[in-house]
Amino acid sequence: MKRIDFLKLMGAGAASLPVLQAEGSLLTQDPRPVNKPISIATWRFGEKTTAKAIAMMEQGASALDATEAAVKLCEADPNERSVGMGGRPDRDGVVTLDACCMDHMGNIGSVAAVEDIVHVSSLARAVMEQTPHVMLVGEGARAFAIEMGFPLENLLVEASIKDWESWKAENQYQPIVNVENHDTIGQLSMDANGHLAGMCTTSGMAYKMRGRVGDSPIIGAGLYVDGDVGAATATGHGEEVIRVVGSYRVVSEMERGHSPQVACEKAVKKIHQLFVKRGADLKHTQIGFIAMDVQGRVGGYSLQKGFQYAVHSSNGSTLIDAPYLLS
Ligand code: SD4
Repeated sequence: MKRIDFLKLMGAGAASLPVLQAEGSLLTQDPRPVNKPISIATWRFGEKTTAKAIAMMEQGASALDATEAAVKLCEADPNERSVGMGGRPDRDGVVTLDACCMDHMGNIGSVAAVEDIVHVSSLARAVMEQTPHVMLVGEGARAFAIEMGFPLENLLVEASIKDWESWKAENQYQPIVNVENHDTIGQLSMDANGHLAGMCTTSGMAYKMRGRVGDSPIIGAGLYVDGDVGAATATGHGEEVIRVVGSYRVVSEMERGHSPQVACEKAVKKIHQLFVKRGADLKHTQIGFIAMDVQGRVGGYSLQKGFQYAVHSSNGSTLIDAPYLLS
């Protein structure tokens, strides 16, 4: 795998540039060339999904089309146990999926707690494009999917049944937060026209309470895109991300002039501050943000060690071990 020029990508040297102002006007005055097309995504499966997005965008696809096709690879893979087909179930043994999408124009769509539908990213897009609403949940989202011709499928694979049985034996029906039982895909892309789009899709926290919804389908929490500033998406313990409106926070830090890297750090630090204030135990919590600005600079940061994200542009690709707050 070819290494890309990371100092450029991460916006190194940004500290010596004039601080961009809240009005945002200086963002477009930065003389550095825009790095596009580019796509970034959470976790190791992002290597394959960002490759797909770049291949499509190099052929002229829009950021939204490319990102959707990309995350669908992950949703369709039964071996990815935290997204789509094969996602881990809730504590009642039911797989429920959450997803959302947003483009550079501020178009948004979202679905939550959806059963029997694999491609919830496409369903979120259908909510965005085919309804006067922005969010459908549960039974209504499933009915809309049927109306739109999405096939009904059993999302619970054998391996999940086995894991769920042993979870039930050990945990006595108590939902738990565990740094290892969730891995959402959040993906952000900028196409050749410089348009941004993002999608986020997940089965959420494994063995969650029935009806629990995390950050991933909540616009502003799990994903946010501002076509004039940048985009961000989150993974990890959704309750904590919702608490600080995480992805919107990252984008608004970029709007205030911070690089994507610094913006992600600020959001994680805010979550940490609130943990400390509440005297809450963060041992089992992981949070990760990734972000991209309109110049194609990227960043990522997490609370704990172990978060990775993939970056792919025409210059090559890499998987980055995100820097983290707690040692
Ligand atoms: C959730 N944020 O449902 C998702 C889970 C996740 O990495 O991202 N895991 O809370």
